[in-house]
Amino acid sequence: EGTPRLAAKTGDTLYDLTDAKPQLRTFEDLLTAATITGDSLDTIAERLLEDAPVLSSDALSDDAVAAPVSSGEVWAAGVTYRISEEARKEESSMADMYIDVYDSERPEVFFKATPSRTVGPDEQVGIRADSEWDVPEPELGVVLSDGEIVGYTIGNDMSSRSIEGQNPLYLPQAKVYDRCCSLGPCVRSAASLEDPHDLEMWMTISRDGEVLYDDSTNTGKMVRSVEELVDCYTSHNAVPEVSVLLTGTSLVPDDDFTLREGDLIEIGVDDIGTLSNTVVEV
Ligand code: DO4
Ligand code: MG
Repeated sequence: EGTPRLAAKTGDTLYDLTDAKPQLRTFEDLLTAATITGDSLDTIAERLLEDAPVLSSDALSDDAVAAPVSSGEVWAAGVTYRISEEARKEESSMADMYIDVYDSERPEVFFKATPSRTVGPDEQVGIRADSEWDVPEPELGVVLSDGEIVGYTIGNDMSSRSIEGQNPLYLPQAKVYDRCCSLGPCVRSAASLEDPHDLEMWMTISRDGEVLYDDSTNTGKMVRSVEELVDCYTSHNAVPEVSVLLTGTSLVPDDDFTLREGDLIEIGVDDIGTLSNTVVEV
């Protein structure tokens, strides 16, 4: 209804932090509270839960959940899984450009989205009307507060393979456009996630109720560590107070597949949740 509320889940119980003291309406409010008290995210959340009302588990109906991070910038790493390197070589008219990136000391890290270009769960992600070949890229997202890792979310790095494939210099146009990024459904605190390098991840793409793509992977296949990617992103780069770094895709539909308006994309990551979006042409 236009007024954001902040919910926290621990175990199976959902709490309304909007009615805690102090009132918190966004994830960014929670980070600010933690900074003021000098507490970790989990410690401040636990303290606030003591007098926060419990919400019924259906309080988060499908259309009620917004992107959990609504400020700052989204950046993304690329070619961090072998399958992504192969896909780039396949699509590109200049395949040699990608050869060293997978193995090089310096990873590919690029600007991905502003809040204005980012959507939340159950909102529409975009495919460009001037692109012929479009895919979702399901990725583990690292949530940073002042450059420090505080949590994890799921991201969809929507991409035009035809535009990037035409010329790597077109990468910003293939990656950054209206509704090019989706985040959600929540932020899992870093302290509560056992190992970001061992998470099962899956994606399905459905059209008119028929599943056209269904595959899974594990973040353990990533050639880089999350810390290495964050170091590279934050080096010589004063990052915003809050930002998200996507860590690259490991699920690539066959080359004859392209997204169409109305397609449903569902991305799941163990211990985080499921992010669902439908597709619209922009
Ligand atoms: O250079 C292309 C970007 C690659 C990417 O986004 C990924 O591997 O996820
Ligand atoms: Mg990507």
